[in-house]
Amino acid sequence: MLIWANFWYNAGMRGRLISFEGIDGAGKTTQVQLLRDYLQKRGEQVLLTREPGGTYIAEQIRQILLDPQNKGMDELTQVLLFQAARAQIYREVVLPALERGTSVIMDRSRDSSVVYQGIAGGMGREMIERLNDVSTRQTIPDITFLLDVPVKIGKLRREGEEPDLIELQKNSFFQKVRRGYLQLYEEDTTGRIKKIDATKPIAHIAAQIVKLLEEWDSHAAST
Ligand code: Z5A
Repeated sequence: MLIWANFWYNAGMRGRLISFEGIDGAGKTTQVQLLRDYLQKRGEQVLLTREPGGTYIAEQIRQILLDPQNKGMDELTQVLLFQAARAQIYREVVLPALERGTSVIMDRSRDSSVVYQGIAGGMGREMIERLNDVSTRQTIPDITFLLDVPVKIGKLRREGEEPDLIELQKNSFFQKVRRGYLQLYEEDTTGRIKKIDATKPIAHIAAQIVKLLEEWDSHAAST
């Protein structure tokens, strides 16, 4: 099946869009890099990127969004800036890469806006999803790995780092974020979101992700 999956993704088919989600310190950046290395070793064309950011313009928007000096940022401004960064990376990088058969691994994507701004921030899921659809040209990841850890563990892992604007939020906000992600997982009827216990060791999580992706590949190849 592995060989077939390799053939599938290198034979001019659309690349797969893989996203990683979770609270800060869940281990997303660690795992996206491990998965990229694994897929590249298999000979696949893979692109790794992040939100907000990933292009010259979107990285500048990221700086505005995360600058702790910008405490006065209106909630709607925040929503629209995340979407502006998303529109830029999808149109400039993600969609063209998928078209040419390259798989894209994203460190956060549209679910982050649904959870951080829509659910925890109280801006409403419906509006965020509508904006997500516009920014991404209605693109939804093929598979999403939700790395789930208690807020306390995520915080411990990031100890010593300077907090950015979002990280200045109260603990209760991050509890809502975690619950928001679990809600998305429970409501997902498509099987897109794979919940992973991210309190486990790094190598254990990486192996689980590879297994789940191979299962997805086999399924995609047979349909
Ligand atoms: N945001 C938003 O509000 N709306 C949106 O639409 C989008 C984003 C797209 C972006 O921050 C912020 O923007 C984010 C959400 C918001 N804010 N918050 N809060 P970011 O991209 O700079 O940071 P982050 O996404 O929150 O990630 P992070 O803090 O860098 O954490 P991480 O990537 O999940 O974890 P890590 O860097 O891989 O690991 C952290 C440490 O833990 C590191 O020392 C690792 O070696 C260690 N680690 C990792 N895995 C393990 C395991 N399994 N065991 C033990 N230790 C581990």
